[in-house]
Amino acid sequence: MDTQKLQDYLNINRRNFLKTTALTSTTLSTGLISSKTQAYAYEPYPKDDDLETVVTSCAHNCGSRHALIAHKKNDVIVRLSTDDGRFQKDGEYGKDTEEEPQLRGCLRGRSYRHRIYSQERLLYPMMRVGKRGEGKFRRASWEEALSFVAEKMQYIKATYGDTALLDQSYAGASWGVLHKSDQIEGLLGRFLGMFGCRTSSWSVPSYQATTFSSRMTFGTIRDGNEDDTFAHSKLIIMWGWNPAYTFHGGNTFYYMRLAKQRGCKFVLVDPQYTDSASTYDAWWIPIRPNTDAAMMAGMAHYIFSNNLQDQDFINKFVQGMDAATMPDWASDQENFKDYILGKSDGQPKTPEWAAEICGVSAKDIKKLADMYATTKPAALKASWAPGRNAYGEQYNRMAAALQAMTGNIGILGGCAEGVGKGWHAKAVAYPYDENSNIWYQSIKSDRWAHCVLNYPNVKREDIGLWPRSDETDGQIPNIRGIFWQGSDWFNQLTNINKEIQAIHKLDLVVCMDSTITPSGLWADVLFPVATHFERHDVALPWYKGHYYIHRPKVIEPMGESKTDLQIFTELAYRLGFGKEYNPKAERNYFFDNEAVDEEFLKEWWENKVMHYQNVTMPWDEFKQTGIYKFKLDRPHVAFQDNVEKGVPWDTPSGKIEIFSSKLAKYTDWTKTSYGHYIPAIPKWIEPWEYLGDREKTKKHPFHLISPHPRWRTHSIFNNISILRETYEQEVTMNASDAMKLGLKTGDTVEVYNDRGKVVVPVYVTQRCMPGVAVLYEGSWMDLDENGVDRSGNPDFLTDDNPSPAGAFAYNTVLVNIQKTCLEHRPGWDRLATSRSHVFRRDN
Ligand SMILES: Nc1nc2c(c(=O)[nH]1)N[C@H]1C(S)=C(S)[C@@H](COP(=O)(O)OP(=O)(O)OC[C@H]3O[C@@H](n4cnc5c(=O)[nH]c(N)nc54)[C@H](O)[C@@H]3O)O[C@H]1N2
Ligand SMILES: Nc1nc2c(c(=O)[nH]1)N[C@H]1C(S)=C(S)[C@@H](COP(=O)(O)OP(=O)(O)OC[C@H]3O[C@@H](n4cnc5c(=O)[nH]c(N)nc54)[C@H](O)[C@@H]3O)O[C@H]1N2
Ligand code: SF4
Ligand SMILES: [Mo]
Repeated sequence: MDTQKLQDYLNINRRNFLKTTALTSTTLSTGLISSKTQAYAYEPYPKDDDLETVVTSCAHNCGSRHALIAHKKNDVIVRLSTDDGRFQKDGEYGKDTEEEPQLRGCLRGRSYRHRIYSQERLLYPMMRVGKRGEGKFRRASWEEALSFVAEKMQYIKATYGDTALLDQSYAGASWGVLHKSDQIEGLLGRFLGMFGCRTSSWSVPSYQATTFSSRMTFGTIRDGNEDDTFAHSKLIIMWGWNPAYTFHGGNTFYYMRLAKQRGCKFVLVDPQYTDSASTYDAWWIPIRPNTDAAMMAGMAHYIFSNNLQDQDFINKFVQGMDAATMPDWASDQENFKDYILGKSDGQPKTPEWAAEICGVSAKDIKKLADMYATTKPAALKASWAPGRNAYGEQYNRMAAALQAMTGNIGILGGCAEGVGKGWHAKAVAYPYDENSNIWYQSIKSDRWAHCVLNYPNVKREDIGLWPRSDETDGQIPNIRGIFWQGSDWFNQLTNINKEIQAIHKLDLVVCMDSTITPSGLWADVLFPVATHFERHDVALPWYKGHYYIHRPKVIEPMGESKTDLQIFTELAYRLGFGKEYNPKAERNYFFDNEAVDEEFLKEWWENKVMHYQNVTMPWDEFKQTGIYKFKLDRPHVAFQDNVEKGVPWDTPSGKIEIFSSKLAKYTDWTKTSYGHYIPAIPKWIEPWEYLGDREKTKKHPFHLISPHPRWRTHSIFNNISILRETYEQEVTMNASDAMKLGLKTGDTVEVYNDRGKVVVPVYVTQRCMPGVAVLYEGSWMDLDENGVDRSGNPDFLTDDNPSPAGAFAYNTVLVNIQKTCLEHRPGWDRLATSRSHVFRRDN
């Protein structure tokens, strides 16, 4: 189609569009469509019999994947409900069994209708008119916005080369098989890769320490059991794990309840006493943040000294736990037991030694070590948050050492989890192939601002350079543009003030989202993206669960929004590789995507699911059923075959590597993508900021941790009024600390360090240990004229220095706190008139 035709098409399409949206968007009461708007009949409220019921799923990177049932009238979702048993194959109403539990949504999912129809919904392409970050935009046509981006991309590539565009796609949309966003298999990676200009971001905010540890130790990140196995544990240690808030699977809590009913004991090792602990009456062991590896070393010392280790398991399956299990080629190197007993460095890692560091008494360390070593089976679930730390990988590898020395790996009710990926879903329905999703350089995600600000005077180890090939090794990417797709990374990565400095140096910032996000306010162009209610897809479970949920298009895309695949396909056409990018589509895919999407999904179902996963249900039947659940013949336990059938682990030695062959063989660390030395066995290494640092705590006496909120999925849902009625963004601290500072619950405080300052109300409690402050991640940044964030986003305080393995050190932060007369703002308008009115001006 030539450009003129396309423009005509766009204009016609837009006129149709306004006609239909006049009906569909009336719940929005925005000024824009008011003259054509007829109020949708809200009264009398339609009865369920008058509504059409559509089974679909919830979305996003929230730790789970549940069913949502849309009840709609015409093109408006009137109500959302969730699984009540009716949608299970062969299910009677209400069915909820250990084998087939319901996929019941949480409070966020059930409020999703408010997100679809929110004031902050991005409905039209927008282009910046003010200074970058000022938040002033005008509405643009698709034609103008797409041409602008395509032309800029060509200019940037021609002028600055093949590393000039930074891929900051992330997991916002990664849980659909067709509309994917992430660094590895995502749609943006394919788009920029095929365009021939892409710097990728290789470290993952969630758990880079953990994936590193699992890869080194087990040779895979598929170290997870399915959640039903928890029901068989006799002891569950929740180490930095709060599944009541931070979901890690769909039915975790249900299985933990079954375990409790069967007599399982619960322990929590965490600086705060969580709702998970109170639900299961857990023994709370408050620990100083980031000192977990030391406490675990103390436990290992107790276990070795009392000969409580499972020596048979060690001898059969483990490398480097002790002298006898070291490989011949490294028999002169340090093994784990010698390190723990102090033979190699003269410092036995006794419980008393550990107690000094982590603030847990030696008595409690011994008691827990004894419980763990003598209760079988026991699940030490070492979650990811303690690994989001300066040397996070040491914590994860130390946890794996404890799991291995007690023989709790590969058995039902035990747990080898670091990453925790369980059953494996078949992920990609679009034409993914590794040769297209290429990158020319890749850097540690956290370091993009550092790279931009210091270019070209950057050492490869400062940014964790991971070159595409030996020929380009050492070449520092010259980043001039950023794409955000399925990510709100400007709001979510570390050290936002440094990001703010860096973003002013760029030539192009593009944000693709369904919402006007805090990141979007820093972009030059906003592309409106259809939500998963407005496009066809299939949902995957998160890391746990063995099912697929069909996602039909429930309503028409709102405003002028398009799917990510439509936008990339159209851009690719403009850049000359449209057909290669989306081989099934013609140019009119931008307007009519249904047949192509259906074909992709059907092929995926037939070729991947039916063929590889022994599914006999045809695609059309799946579409009618809505949810397909796999029945596993036994609960899925990671490494069961390794232990029962002698299958070797996927490591160089075929064993569980507590002494890592790979790490032991590196000689020049500056030539690796890690950049810095990492010991071959797990060790306690002091973080660069923590309560044990006498000097730094003089100025900044509190250790700030920033866990994931129950009321949000990161930044998503921050603006949902009915959720906001249930919580405040607030900093939690211990009553004794509050007393010293003269603070009571509800006072407004400044939380600050040398990197930034935020303003929030304080919540005073005994449930948080002294010296620690808790501030949940994901609030929408809201800067005042002095650069102070009034919303309380902890990423103004976090450091962009990653751990050697690339872990984001989100939880390695010292701060000070003081009362303030500055006003806290929720990053969103309480009266729901919304800052987005700025965007709602027509051209
Ligand atoms: N201080 C601190 N900060 C943290 C963390 C922490 O522990 N402490 N945790 C970190 C972790 S683990 C993570 S994973 C990150 C999360 O960081 P992000 O991934 O940036 O967080 P989200 O808020 O989930 O943003 C996802 C965005 O994708 C958009 N989106 C959803 N679906 C689609 C779609 O189909 N297409 C497009 N184009 N967009 C879509 C959503 O509207 C949303 O704006 O935050 C990190 N930040
Ligand atoms: N509701 C909800 N669920 C989510 C998400 C969400 O945004 N909202 N995000 C999902 C994503 S992308 C991810 S990555 C996961 C994250 O999952 P996790 O990493 O498990 O979750 P967090 O909430 O960051 O932290 C869990 C607990 O660790 C504790 N903790 C923090 N620092 C330390 C420490 O140094 N030592 C110890 N022992 N404990 C510590 C916190 O107090 C908290 O209770 O959650 C997923 N689930
Ligand atoms: S846990 Fe996640 S998938 Fe489930 S309803 Fe809540 S937000 Fe949606
Ligand atoms: Mo994450």
